[in-house]
Amino acid sequence: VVDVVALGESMVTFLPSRSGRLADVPSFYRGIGGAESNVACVLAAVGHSARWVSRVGADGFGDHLIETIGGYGVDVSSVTRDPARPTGVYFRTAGDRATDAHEVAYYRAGSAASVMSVGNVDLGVVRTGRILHLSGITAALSEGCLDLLRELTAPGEDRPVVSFDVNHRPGLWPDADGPHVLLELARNADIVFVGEDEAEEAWNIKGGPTAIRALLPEPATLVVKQGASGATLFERTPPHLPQPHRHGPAPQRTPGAPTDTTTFAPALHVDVVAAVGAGDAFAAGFLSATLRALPARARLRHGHLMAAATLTTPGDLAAPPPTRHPTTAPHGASPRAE
Ligand code: KDG
Repeated sequence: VVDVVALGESMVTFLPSRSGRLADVPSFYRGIGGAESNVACVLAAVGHSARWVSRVGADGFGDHLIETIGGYGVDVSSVTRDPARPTGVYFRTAGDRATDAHEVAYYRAGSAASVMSVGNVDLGVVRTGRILHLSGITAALSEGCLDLLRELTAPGEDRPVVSFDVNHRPGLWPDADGPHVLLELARNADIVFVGEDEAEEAWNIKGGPTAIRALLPEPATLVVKQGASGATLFERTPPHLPQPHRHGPAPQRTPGAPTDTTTFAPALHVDVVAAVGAGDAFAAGFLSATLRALPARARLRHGHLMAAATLTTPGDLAAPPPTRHPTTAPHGASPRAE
C-alpha cells in the first residue's frame, strides 16, 4: 500500500525567460507541470510513498517527465509509453504579480495522456494507495478520461479515500459542461479542494466558504482555499485511512457525524514569484498532514507551508530534494533542478 496514488496528465512546461506577452517572450526554459504529479512530487519530497499513474509519449519529453518526477522519489513504474502519441507541452507567461493574470498556450490535444481510459489504465494499480488523488483537469481531456474519473470516483466500499482538486481550467473544456461535471465528481469524493474564486467562476457562488459548503455538502472533508488570506476546512469526520504496510480492503466507512467542524488557518505572507503549482503544493501539504493524522489546523498549516515554498519559485515545484530515492530511480538518471 503506497500512501498516495496520483493520476493525471503531466506536461513539459516552457517558462518565459522574461515577463511580457506570449507574443514577445524571446525564449523559454524547460520545467515540468501537471497538477497531480506535482502533488506526488511534493509528497515524495517530504517522505511519503507516492505513485504517479499516467501516459506519456515514447519521446524525449516523456523521458524528461519520467526522469524528473522519478527524481523527486515518485514511483513512476506505472506510467505507460504511447508510441503513437506525443507528450503534451505548454508555454506560459510570467504574468502580473499582483493579479496572477498570465497567458497559457497548451499543446496537449491528442496527447498520450489524453487517451487514458478505463480500458488502458490498470485500475488495480490506481486503487493501491491509501489516498487516490485526482483532479478536474483530467475530466476535461477527453470522454475516455472523464469516464475514467467517473469510474474512480464511483461510490464503493473498497475504493481508496478519494481526494479531488476541482482545478477548473475553462480553456480546456470544449463546451459549457465543465462546471456541472466538476460538481458531480466533487460530490463523489471524500476530500475536496477548491478555491473560493474558482467556485465563484465555475458555479457562480458568491457567499464565501459557507456557501460553497452548502453547494457541496457530500464530501466528508472540504477545503476552501482563499488565496493570500488562508483556507477554511469543513469536516464531518477525518478520513479513515488504511494502515500503511497492510494489504486488503480499506476499513468500512462509518457514517459521519451530522455536523461539520469548521477550521480556518491564515496563509503565510510571502513575496510571490509565481502562483503556479501553489494549489497542488497546498493539497500535498494537507494530505501529508492527514496521512500523519495531525489535527485540523495543522493540516491546513502544512498546506500553507508547502504552498509558500512553491509561491517563491517561478515553476510548478519548489527545489527538488538534493538526493534521489534509491528504490525508485528510473534509468539511473540524476535529479534535475527545475
Ligand atoms: O496546477 C498547476 C497546473 O495547472 C500546471 O502544472 C499545468 O497541469 C496543468 C494544467 O493542466 O493546467
